[in-house]
Amino acid sequence: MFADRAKIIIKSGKGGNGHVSFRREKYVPAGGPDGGDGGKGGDVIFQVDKGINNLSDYRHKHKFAAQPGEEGGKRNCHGKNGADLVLKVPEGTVVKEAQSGKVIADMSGDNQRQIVLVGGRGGLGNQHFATSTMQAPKYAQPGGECIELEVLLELKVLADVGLVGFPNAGKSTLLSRLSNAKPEIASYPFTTLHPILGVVDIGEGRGFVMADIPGLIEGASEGVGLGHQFLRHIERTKVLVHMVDGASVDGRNPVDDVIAIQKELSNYSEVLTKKPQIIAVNKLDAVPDQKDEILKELKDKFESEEVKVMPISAVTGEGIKELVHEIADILSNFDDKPIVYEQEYDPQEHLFENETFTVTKSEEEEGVYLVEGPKIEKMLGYTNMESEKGFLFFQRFMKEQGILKELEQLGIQDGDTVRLYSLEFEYYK
Ligand SMILES: Nc1nc2c(ncn2[C@@H]2O[C@H](COP(=O)(O)OP(=O)(O)OP(=O)(O)O)[C@@H](O)[C@H]2O)c(=O)[nH]1
Ligand SMILES: [Mg+2]
Repeated sequence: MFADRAKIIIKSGKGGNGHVSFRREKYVPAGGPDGGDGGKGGDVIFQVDKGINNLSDYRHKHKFAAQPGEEGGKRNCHGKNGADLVLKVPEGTVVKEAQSGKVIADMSGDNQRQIVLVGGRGGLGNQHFATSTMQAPKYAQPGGECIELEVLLELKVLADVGLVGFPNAGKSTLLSRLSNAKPEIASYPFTTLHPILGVVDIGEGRGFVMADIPGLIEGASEGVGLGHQFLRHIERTKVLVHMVDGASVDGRNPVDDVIAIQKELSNYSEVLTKKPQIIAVNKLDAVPDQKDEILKELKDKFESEEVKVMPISAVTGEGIKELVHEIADILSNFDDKPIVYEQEYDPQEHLFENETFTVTKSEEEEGVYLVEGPKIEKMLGYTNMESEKGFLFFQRFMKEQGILKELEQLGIQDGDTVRLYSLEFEYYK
């Protein structure tokens, strides 16, 4: 079954706890602490797999979890890291937070692999907490939290050109003529049941991708027929070829058809109406005598700077060359990059949404400021300061959470120390 939507729950691995233990050696009555660190929890990673073209893998199973890290052991034994979970998706899959619909990841273009949920960091074993005054610490750090999130996967295929129109207009016939795609073609409506992509070769090593989607009918944008869910697939296209049956084989009127489909496009999204459009008047081979009249009527009514009306016959091939030429012409105004969606939601940032923190000036040490609380612990639990991305996130976190502002209000000066548990840095404005 072809599936282009799925709702699943994903969960990263919790970090393994740090361990509390003490060395035991012969003739040494009380050895030092030797509790090892916990392992890091596994990440949930989305990865494009060019070998799959839909989301059916996610229709039957709904929960996907990376492995937790193992607890540290005695004798400084490091707990094993939890295995990452790699979820393979077709190119063009958009991962959204299920409640808000905000984009977390767009698996297309340069973004072929993205860590969506970071596993918790491993907790430090008690050996890290020995100090001159506390030589036998009974404390070890707990592992970092895992994150569980419901996400919506939506496939929005990557095509340059979208083919739209009523069922039976001849969309698939055109695609099969122009590309190596082999869509089913038949003289009844709703022959095509899911989007089909074809590469159209325009010579000199150039080409474009055309998407044939199931036919639209009135009410498609409200979910009637198959239309609505498939309009999603043309959101990324740069040009729309709006195909209309010029011969009225199904007894409808071409002018009314064009109006009806344009209404559906604009009801679905303004984005679609802003795309350049070509109205391809098909099946004109079937009405040789009325051809000119039909074409003139459509041109008078719909042709404008943005919309061109072109006669074709997907069966005889008449007008096809001109159509492809026109498409290529419009596409040459765009760069080759696919339209991608920006990230609007970072699951990591929401992990500590309802948690609190405090900012205080140390009473014992001069020029030291303490930032503490569950929010900070959680943030540190998954942020990898050694990676550039983690460090940038940390900087943004300090600003967005108002921590920097609070430090300033407490009178922090350049060169003072900011301490977040085991992490310390010098403050410079
Ligand atoms: N005479 C004539 N018939 C055509 C032409 N193009 C397509 N047809 C016929 O129209 C019928 C429908 O063609 P399809 O390509 O399956 O139409 P479609 O728009 O993909 O239809 P759906 O997938 O149902 O939306 C078939 O019987 C085709 O042979 C044409 O240029 N001239
Ligand atoms: Mg079709």
